[in-house]
Amino acid sequence: MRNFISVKDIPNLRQALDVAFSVKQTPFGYQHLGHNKTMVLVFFNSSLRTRLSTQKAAMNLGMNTMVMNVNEDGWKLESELGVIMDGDKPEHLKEAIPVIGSYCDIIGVRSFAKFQDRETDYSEKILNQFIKYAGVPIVSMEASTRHPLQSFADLLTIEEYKTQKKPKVVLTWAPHPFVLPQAVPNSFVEWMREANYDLVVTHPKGYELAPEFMGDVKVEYNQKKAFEGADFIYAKNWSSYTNYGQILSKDFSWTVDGEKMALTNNAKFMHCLPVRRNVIVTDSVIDGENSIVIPQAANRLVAAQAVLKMILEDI
Ligand code: SN0
Repeated sequence: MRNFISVKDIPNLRQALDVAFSVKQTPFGYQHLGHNKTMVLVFFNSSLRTRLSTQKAAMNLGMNTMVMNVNEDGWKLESELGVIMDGDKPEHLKEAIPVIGSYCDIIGVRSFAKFQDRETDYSEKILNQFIKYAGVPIVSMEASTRHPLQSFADLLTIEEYKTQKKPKVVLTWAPHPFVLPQAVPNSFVEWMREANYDLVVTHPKGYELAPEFMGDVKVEYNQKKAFEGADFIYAKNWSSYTNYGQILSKDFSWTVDGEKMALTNNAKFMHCLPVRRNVIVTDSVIDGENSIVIPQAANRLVAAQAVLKMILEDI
């Protein structure tokens, strides 16, 4: 594997899951792969899990890591092509990216949607410049439209906790005070489709995800109906795609609570974190015995290590 941007970069998902389970069992078994290799993690946005799990994954594989928080530690970087650079950004991505690439063997990059323009966000302008100019493999640590490391960890977690071959997985929108990206739900849908689970997406009208991600996945606008018989409830807020970047609802009747969880097939509760308690999900659900958010987050390390292992084996 060269770059890791979406599920489509994985040649064989079943084999990738096997790689993940093997690195989970033997985290220090592949240290020779990363010997004398360096990964640079570039963050344009905040992070807790992604930053620590990717760094730890690289270290488990014997790599060195360097972390750069672009907006805080470095020069502000210009990403527009052909602009007169007389503003607040002293350096262009066209120089910064190959320079970073010259110091390392793999680059991880996080660059969220900016919500100024849907087309710009969905064209993955920054991520694609990294792919074009880095000269080394690129791992997406959440871009404008996808968060593949998260989805890989989600898939691993479902594989570990499922009790039937094709579980019913429900992705539910939940309220949030601020504008959040569609990257996590887009990616989740993409991976769940690839895994061929019984996927249902539920959200208020106006929160339809991009058709290129949804395909023919079922949307059920009645949240309680969607929850019936579910084996996994995956909660997430996102802003509107159709009314791009708008908050159309803050309806707390969409918060995941015990009453709704009681409609499910004793479903496990999942969320990518960070989660706003008693907005997205009630304390009693996230603290309850069916909540698997912590093992889910722990699998971020496993997913990242599997991805880095597959890339290291190819460079
Ligand atoms: C990010 C998102 O894409 O929704 C990262 C999730 C892994 N989440 C947030 O930015 C949450 C911030 C907040 O204010 O709750």
